[in-house]
Amino acid sequence: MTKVALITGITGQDGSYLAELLLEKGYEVHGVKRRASSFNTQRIDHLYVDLHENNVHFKLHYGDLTDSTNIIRIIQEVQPDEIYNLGAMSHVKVSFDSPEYVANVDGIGTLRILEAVRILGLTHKTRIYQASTSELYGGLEENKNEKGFYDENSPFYPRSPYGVAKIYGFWITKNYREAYNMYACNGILFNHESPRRGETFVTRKITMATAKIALGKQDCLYLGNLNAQRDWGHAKDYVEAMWAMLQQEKAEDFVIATGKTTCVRDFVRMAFAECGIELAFSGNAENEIATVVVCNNPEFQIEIGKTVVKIDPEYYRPTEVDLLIGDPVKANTKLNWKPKYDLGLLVKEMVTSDLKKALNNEI
Ligand code: NDP
Ligand code: GDR
Repeated sequence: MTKVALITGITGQDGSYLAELLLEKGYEVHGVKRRASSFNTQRIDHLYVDLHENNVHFKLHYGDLTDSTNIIRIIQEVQPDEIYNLGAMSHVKVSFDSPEYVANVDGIGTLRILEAVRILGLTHKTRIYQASTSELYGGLEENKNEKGFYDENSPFYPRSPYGVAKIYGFWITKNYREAYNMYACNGILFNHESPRRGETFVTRKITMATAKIALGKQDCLYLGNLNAQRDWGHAKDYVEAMWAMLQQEKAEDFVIATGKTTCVRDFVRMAFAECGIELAFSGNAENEIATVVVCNNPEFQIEIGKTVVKIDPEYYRPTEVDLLIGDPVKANTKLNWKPKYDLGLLVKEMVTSDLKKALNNEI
């Protein structure tokens, strides 16, 4: 029997990798896409099949997590075995600008999915994955476990409207699991990136700028807090864990992380080093800059001493999460999950992809 999956957020970074993975596994994949005035399906266009052909395993439905009527209708029509609720306004900084919207989509949107499954009498058939996040922890030092990591038992202390909305999503998922015996679980995923990462998240912003600066197409990269530390993995590895969570005997919550943390400044260093460019950082806080000290790649005509990174306080957040590092031991043992990528490989893949795009004037 072909399994049927429904993915909200299918047009996003994770949705696109997850759709590929499920299609490879033989699933029939349905996705919710939002109506937009310009195309928003670039990440999944390669999966699209004309619905007039036979044996179509991939179908998109117009919808929005703010609209219960439409969520109920889609779930009724699709009768999914598995729902992956990845749809969200996922940018932490932007959540300070539109906090009510984020609460509606990221918080109540999760409730709408769970409630639709319950109303439609699908609680015994449909398994639900909720995209929870390391932002729930808020980076409070005292809440780390004795090994110095955040794990499934660490207390939460969200530091943004995004984190606060996602904490509702976390608890309502857990509550529906306990109240109605639903198979619903939270993946508490730490940051994960890829060449498909949205262009305003820090890693992608850095790799795009690195490529364009190396090619002489951009002058300088403006960033916010260079001291922030994140546990960065590759999205391709992380969608494997989402799937594995829905294949267990019993629904449980899992932390997915690499167990290593790196600061934004070092990510910048690594990205430029991929192009053979060595940087020196000087100054501090709002005056910090990075200048080129060595360029040993003859393809790039970059001037030694050129300032390529500056600080723009516009990118600071009203409340910041200083450091995140996750303990993936439960996922390692129970899901047999281990990432294939390390940070070096991730940076290399992102810079290589952005160099190609910059050369083709695609970014
Ligand atoms: P993206 O921002 O790349 O994708 C978000 C997706 O949600 C897009 O498809 C977007 O559609 C869709 N969406 C936004 N608003 C709505 C709405 N109102 N109704 C329906 N769909 C909507 O995020 P990622 O792929 O990186 O992340 C996937 C999920 O995982 C998100 O919930 C995120 O919060 C969470 N997460 C991500 C982590 C990461 O490091 N990437 C870490 C932990 C959790 P459109 O394309 O039209 O904008
Ligand atoms: P984050 O990712 O907030 O961790 O949320 P982001 O890449 O936006 O920021 C990471 C850290 O970098 C610092 N930073 C900057 N960030 C951005 N975006 N732009 C800048 O110019 C910049 N300069 C420094 C930030 O202050 C922050 O400390 C991501 C999202 O995918 C969430 O949806 C997800 O839940 C979490 O990861 C886990």
